[in-house]
Amino acid sequence: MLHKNYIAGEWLEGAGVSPNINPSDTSDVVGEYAQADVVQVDAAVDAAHAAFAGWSRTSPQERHDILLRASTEILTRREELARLLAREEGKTLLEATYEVGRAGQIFDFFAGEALRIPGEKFASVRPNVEIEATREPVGVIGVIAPWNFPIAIPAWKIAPALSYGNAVVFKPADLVPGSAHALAEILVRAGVPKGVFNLVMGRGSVVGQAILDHSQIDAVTFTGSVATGRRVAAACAGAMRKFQLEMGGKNPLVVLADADLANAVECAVNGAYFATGQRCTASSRIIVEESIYKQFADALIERIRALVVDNALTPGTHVGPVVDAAQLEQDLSYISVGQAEGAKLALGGERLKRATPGFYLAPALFLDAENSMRISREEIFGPVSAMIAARNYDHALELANDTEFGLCAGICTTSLKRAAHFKRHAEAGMVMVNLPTAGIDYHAPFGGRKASSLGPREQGRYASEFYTTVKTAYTLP
Ligand code: UN1
Repeated sequence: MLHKNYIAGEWLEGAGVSPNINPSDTSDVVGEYAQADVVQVDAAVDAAHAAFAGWSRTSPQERHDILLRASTEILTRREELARLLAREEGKTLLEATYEVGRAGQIFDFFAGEALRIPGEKFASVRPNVEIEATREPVGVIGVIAPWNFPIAIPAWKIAPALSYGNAVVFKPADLVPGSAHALAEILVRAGVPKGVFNLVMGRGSVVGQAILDHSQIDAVTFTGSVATGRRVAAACAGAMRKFQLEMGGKNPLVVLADADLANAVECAVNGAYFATGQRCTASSRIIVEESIYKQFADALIERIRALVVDNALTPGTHVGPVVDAAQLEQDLSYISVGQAEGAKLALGGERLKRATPGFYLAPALFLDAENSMRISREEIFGPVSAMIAARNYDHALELANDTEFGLCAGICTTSLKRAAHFKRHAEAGMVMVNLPTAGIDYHAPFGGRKASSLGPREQGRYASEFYTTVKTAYTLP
């Protein structure tokens, strides 16, 4: 069966068709998915633009009810949607189940936010004048999502967009159209009116570009690579439209000598290797105080050896395959780069064979890495991490901040003083103390600094900054 685009309230075939391949088993085709062309994207944006006026004036109760229905269906079908997600993306069934749950919770949260759109009243400096600041929807939001969270990231972009009264043109990542298509069906069943939500599947170079080129897109929310983010920013600046970018990371996890070592090992393993290391919040630099470097490395290596790398759908798998051949190529090339740079590959980094043909990579750990090496500076986006030695806390902090990125920074320590200092001085949008750098709550602000993020925060109440525009009204009654 062909999975179609959803444009102006109709399910439509595209200009082409693309197979959705299971990275755990490349002989398994998840489905055939329509590919939109420029004409279809234009039609979707036009439909969203036309539908916006009516939708922006709906009662918050109506938007609340639609989003709540979507949440309920996502949560009710959690197991089935998790299977689809794990099958198309390759994260384990358990990880996929958490992700689908998170998407359901996000829709629930933003159902409520429709009823809590904030406003403020000011006393004027002029007699009798009243001033109020209110928030209005922005218009048509272009949603460009990455492949590593096939349902949660679309959810945390689409739910606030709709909650605050915007119309949406959604382009999922080409590699994972299945979860996106299922989400579109859920939104249609939940009662989103024609034109308010549109799904256009296909390649970034065609569909993403057509979204950027359309004059009636009012704002773009993007998660993906720095290189593409730069193009999105340039296009949006030229068109004088709002944008929000979430890009790469090279997140440090600092482990101090006073840390609870068992917990620190769990933080490192979770942050570096769960979800196959394919998270912008992954811990790709593990910065360890010299005095415990060897002890920590030994414990970490032992823990990594116990990780089961296998088919995402097989019970007991801890680490699924890499998402596709191109990503695997990139990961392998960084293994060679690290070795050539003089870091010591302690384990992993080789392709693995399993019962089903897939892109399996043994989780890799480099020891004796320098922060100046490419493996410590460039985002690899795979199950590859590098351990760097620090002389002391101050040196660890300096290394942690010496990066072009600034998404998340973690520290494992039992010192309240150092934890507090790190929270204040880490140059990152998010700081984790005794927790993995990856894995975030759905109702708190999410985002980074430097090359990791640009524009307002995502998620929670902070999402209103991007998905609404402020109006200041002055009245002399
Ligand atoms: C998480 O760590 O739970 O693309 C979320 C990413 C991020 C989301 C990370 N935007 O990996």
